[in-house]
Amino acid sequence: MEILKAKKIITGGENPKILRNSCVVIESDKILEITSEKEAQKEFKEAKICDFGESVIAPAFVNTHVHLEFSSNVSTLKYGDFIKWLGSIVDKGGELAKMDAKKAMNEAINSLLKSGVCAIGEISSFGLELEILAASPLKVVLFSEILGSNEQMAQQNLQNFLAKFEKTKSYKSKNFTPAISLHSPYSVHPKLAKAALEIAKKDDLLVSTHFLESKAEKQWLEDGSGGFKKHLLRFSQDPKPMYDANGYFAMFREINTLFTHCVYVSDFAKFKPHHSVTHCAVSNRLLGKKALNLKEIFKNNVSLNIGTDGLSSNISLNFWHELRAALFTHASLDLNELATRLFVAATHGGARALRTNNGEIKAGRAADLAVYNDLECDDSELILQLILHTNEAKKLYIGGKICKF
Ligand code: MCF
Ligand code: FE
Repeated sequence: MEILKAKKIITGGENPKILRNSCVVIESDKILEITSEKEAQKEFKEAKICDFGESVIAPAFVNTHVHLEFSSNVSTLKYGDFIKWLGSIVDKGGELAKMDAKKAMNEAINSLLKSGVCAIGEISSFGLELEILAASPLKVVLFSEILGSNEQMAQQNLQNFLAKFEKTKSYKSKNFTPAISLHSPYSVHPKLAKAALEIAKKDDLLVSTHFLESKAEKQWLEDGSGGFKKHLLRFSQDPKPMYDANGYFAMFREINTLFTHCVYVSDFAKFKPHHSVTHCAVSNRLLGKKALNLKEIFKNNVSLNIGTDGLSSNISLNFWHELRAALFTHASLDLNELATRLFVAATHGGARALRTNNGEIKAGRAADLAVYNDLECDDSELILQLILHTNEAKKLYIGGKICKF
């Protein structure tokens, strides 16, 4: 049992509060209580006291969407236009995933931990990261990716997916949860989608999908025109859209789904409480020209979470960098309010989407906590100032244990 003490505690949850003169009592992997130091010492006489002094204790981050297999990318992939980027990852993705991938993945995991991330949603294209992730202190939801638009190849692609997915299941543990990713509406044949979603439904698995990320994708789904036609000719002789946007979305009606990007979604009213939107601000800037409509997301009470995406479409996996980028992206929103909403999405929102019992400092939640340097400011601005000035955690607890990074 430990009593963690710091000048300030950000409780997290849906409406984060700043507590002073308080302690977090943790026992094994859970938060036992939040109370005053005096009370804590009286009640838990045998507990070890860790006094972090001029620090802030906050719930650790949940990064709901990352592609660690592409961590060796620095400047290989083409940015600025989605179709060009997609062409470049089809050409170079396999190479990037093999080229020094282990070293790059370990460095990427380290930069996640260093910035205060305790849990990730990993989108797995090849299954090359399973071992490294299972050995890491991170809590992992591993989304095995299914993909393939060619009808003739559907059976083969399904077999490939099933083989990958079975392997993933053998890693299942308290901190490693298998799940399924349908890559996107332009790349997953309806036969594959149906098979994958049946498994998800039967086993109550989480599903993630890239959805309406680019203008080209919207245009393709609307009338089969634009840049996707030429791109998809690489895979089928006479490519045609396999769904319209509503038809694709409707397949996930009863499934716990994270919809990633959603930059070209026009109606957020159709999202259900078991759906969420994953925001990847840097990735959206590098691969396109439009930002997610956060105003509409908030207006419709859609559950929001934050992902860095991979180094295949980002320059850093540091979660504070991602939050800072998101803060600067949505310049028309009130600065302080946006900072708090992003922090909520980065903690509570991510935990809700990935069904991890964290993202909040509350009795009964997992002891997944980060400790940061305090900043001198009004409490009403603390989250904003942390997003502006923080790069690293001083300490990170995952499941009540201190992580080395
Ligand atoms: O989220 C970004 C952009 N949208 C789509 N896919 C990916 C992203 N980052 C990596 N990817 C992967 C995807 O999982 O790139 C491949 C897939 O395996 C592209 S399709 C061959
Ligand atoms: Fe992605």
